[in-house]
Parts: sequence; structure tokens; C-alpha cells
Amino acid sequence: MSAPPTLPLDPVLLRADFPILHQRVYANPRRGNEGVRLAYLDNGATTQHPRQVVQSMVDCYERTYSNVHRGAHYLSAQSTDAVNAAREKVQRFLNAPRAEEVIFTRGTTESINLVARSWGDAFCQAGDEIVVTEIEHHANLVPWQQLAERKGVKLRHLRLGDDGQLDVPSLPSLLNERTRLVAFTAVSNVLGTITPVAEIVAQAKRVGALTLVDAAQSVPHMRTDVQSWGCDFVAFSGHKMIGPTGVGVLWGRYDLLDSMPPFLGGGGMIDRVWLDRFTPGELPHRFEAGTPAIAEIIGLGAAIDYLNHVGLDAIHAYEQILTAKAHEVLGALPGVTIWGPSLEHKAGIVSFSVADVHPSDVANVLDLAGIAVRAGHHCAMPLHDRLGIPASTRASFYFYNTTEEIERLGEAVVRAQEMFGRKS
Ligand code: C6P
Repeated sequence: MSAPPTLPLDPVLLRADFPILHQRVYANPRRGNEGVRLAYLDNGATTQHPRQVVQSMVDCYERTYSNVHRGAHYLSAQSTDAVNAAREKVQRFLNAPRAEEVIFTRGTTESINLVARSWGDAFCQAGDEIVVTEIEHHANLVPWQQLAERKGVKLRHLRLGDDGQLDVPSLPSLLNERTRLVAFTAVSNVLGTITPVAEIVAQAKRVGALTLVDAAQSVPHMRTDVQSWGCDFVAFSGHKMIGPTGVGVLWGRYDLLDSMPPFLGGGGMIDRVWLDRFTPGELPHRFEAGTPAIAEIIGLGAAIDYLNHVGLDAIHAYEQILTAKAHEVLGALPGVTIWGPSLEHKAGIVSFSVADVHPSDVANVLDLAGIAVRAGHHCAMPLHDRLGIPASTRASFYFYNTTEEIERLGEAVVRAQEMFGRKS
């Protein structure tokens, strides 16, 4: 079956690779209840896995699994080759100059903490400044707050404009010769706002500041080119891009990473150890202490193969269609407020509020209709403070979602209004 001419990809064909999407939830055969079809719209939290990714990890455990780097035997060589191959896949996926710049971590959170602990502790001093934004996930706020506490660094904040976009025109007023780093998200996990990464990087460079891009919500959904971004660090997670949990990436410029001290100490990250001291190893191993998540790294490589096969441009274009549909469906409902920017600045994340209905109640009604969304602050409390709400309901899409699922979302929101909304 080929893609229908009007769509950039064929979600029905692709869904066939995702067994989990084909189930009915809340079935109770003894009571004659056949359940409801699952509509998985919680992809900002984590994504589902195609058979190919699962199979790559089964193959690893059934045929090639062993520890890497250290063992001088056949299986160890197989595992080491497989991990190296995955590293090269990530390198090409990001258009990074060198594979050694790809550090495997446990995820975005660990990648950012690595930079804050290693680079921050080594190179920041009291009086230095770091700029973060008001729309960050806690993973890109708390590590800098902790660094500020440890080192006396001052944090400055780029605000969210009323148009749902970052107030980039005010960025120059936050930058000066003391600015060491600008750390910001490429896509907001709440508003879906796509930030102008290259523009922010260019402004930071003007004062000699480094840049860290939290790409957890962008790498899975649109083409990434770290060289055209011009940034210094990029962090993202495998589990948000049809890969496994427990694996993520920190990409950094080679000379910068090479100037940084290790983050965690242990096996694999050293050159030589004496009883009282050690010398650190080469990149990337310096930042990969201990046994890595071998099967998960291989699974991440398989996820990249799959995403390349579908095409990142097609994924982005298709998600634009889904987001437009969500705006159309939810925007037509009285009492529903959609947060965030207009469609041209927005990725496939739609957070909304329903007047007089708590986000948890909205999510519960949706859940009983088989529709999985997230309700709460989505680990972005300061952003919700800025919006003046404690919580929101969030639908977040991936290439295997359909416009029909979004129609069901709209119908279920109406049901939530009927059940919980204030009766006038
Ligand atoms: N956001 C969400 O539901 P980890 O947990 O390390 O894989 O990713 C952290 C993280 C960092 N930055 C952004 C922009 C993110 O969206 C996330 C994870 C999930 O929005 C879980 S809280």
C-alpha cells in the first residue's frame, strides 16, 4: 500500500508495525464489555515502539549480548561493534562532525546534569551568568539552579511572550560579557513552541556564551543538524523517539567535551588508575563510566533506522496536519482554551484548559474513552505559573496518530464538559 497522495506519510501502514496501538482498553469480557480502542496521544511523555526496534533488542539478547570495550572474546567484539555502529547512526542523524562527540547517557535529564556538573563546576565562577527560559522543562532548570547554588552563578530568564513564543527580541538585554551559557529548549513540551535555535545561538555567540539545546521534543519530530544550529551541546532521550528507556544522548563539540573533566567516575572512563589518582580516558568513554545500556543503545540505533526510513521531513509535515486538526477540533469548542503559539510556530503538542473542569477530570474522561493524554504541570511549573494556571491537559502526537483519533479527542472533551462543567 502506498501513501495516500494528500498525506506526507501513511499512518495506517506504519501503525501495523506498532502492536500496542491495536488494542482495546478497559475490556471486561465477563461483563460483555469489549472495551474501547486505544488512541495514544501521550507521545510527549514517551513514544511506542515498532517491532523492528523491539526485535533489534531481542536479537541482541539472543545472539550477540556481552559487555563492551573490555572483553576480548567473540561476543564482546560483536557487542562493541553494535554499540559503535549505533553511535555512528546518531552522529549521522544529527549531522555531527565526529562519532566521538556522541555520549550515551540515560536520557535528556542526565545529559543536562552532565554538562552542569562537569562543564559548570569546572568553568563557572561566582558572578558568571547563565540564561535559561521560562518555558523549560525542570530538567533544564533545576541543574542550573543547583549549579547557581554551588558556584554563585546568577540565572537570568528569557520570558515567554503573549504570542506563545519566546521573547527573543529581549535576549540581547540579558546577554553580556559575564554570560557563560544560554540553555534552552528547541520545542516546548507544554506549548509545542518551536524556538528559533540558530538565531538564539547566533546571539549567544556574539557575547562568547556557549549554548545548550534541550532537544528532547524536537529530535524525534524534525530534522536536526547540529552544525547548522551552531550550538555547543544537544541533549535528547531515546524513549521519546520510538527507542527504549534508559538511553539518551549528549552531543557536544569535540574540543569542548575534550576540555571537560569526567562526570561519573568508575570503569571504562579512565586512561590509567593508581591507588591515589587517575587520568581520564579519551572521548566518548571519558563520560561513559560503567557498563552502558548495551541493548538499549542498539535499540536506539534501530529507532534511528526506522525514523530515517519514514523520513523526518515527512514526520514533521504530517504532525503539522495533526496539530492543525487538533486546533480545528478543540478550537471549535466553547470553553476550551488552547495554550501556545499559532500553528506555524508549533510542533505536535497541544495543551489546553477546559473551563470549570479540572485537567485531571478531563484526562480521566478521555482515558475511559481510550484516549491517553497527560494532565498536570508536565514538569514545567514555572511555565504554568506564567500562564496563570496550575495544570493543563496535553495531547501530543506522533506519526502513527490519525485525524480520526483527534476527532475522538474532541468528542471526549465535550463529554467531560457535559459531566463536569458548571451547569448554568
Ligand atoms: N518530558 C513530558 O511528559 P527524560 O525524562 O530525561 O527522558 O526527559 C526529560 C525532558 C527534558 N526536556 C524536555 C523538553 C522534556 O519534554 C523532557 C521529558 C516528558 O513532557 C516527561 S516529564
